[in-house]
Amino acid sequence: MKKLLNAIAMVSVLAGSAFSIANAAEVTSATAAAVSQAEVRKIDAANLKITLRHGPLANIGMPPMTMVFTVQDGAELEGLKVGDKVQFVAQQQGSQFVATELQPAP
Ligand SMILES: [Cu+2]
Repeated sequence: MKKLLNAIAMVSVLAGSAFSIANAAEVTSATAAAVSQAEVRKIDAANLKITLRHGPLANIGMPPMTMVFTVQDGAELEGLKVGDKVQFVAQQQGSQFVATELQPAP
């Protein structure tokens, strides 16, 4: 009986990890499709904020506008200046909007 329970536990663990892998793949492709274009309007490196005039953000259902985004790492702001064309992935975290994968537009 104990063996059977162990076998069931093992199957659950395997099923669980298969689910995580499938989930991770989904997140990756969603991110690839979510890259948005923008122009830098203002940079506030001390507060890790950047104002972007962005195009449509399909992944979070937002129309084009100018707004402030937070960045997670000041290094993402290095080398950028007002007027630069950039691309980024917009993410909503609670009431905050975060610009990730921020980089000069190709
Ligand atoms: Cu916006």
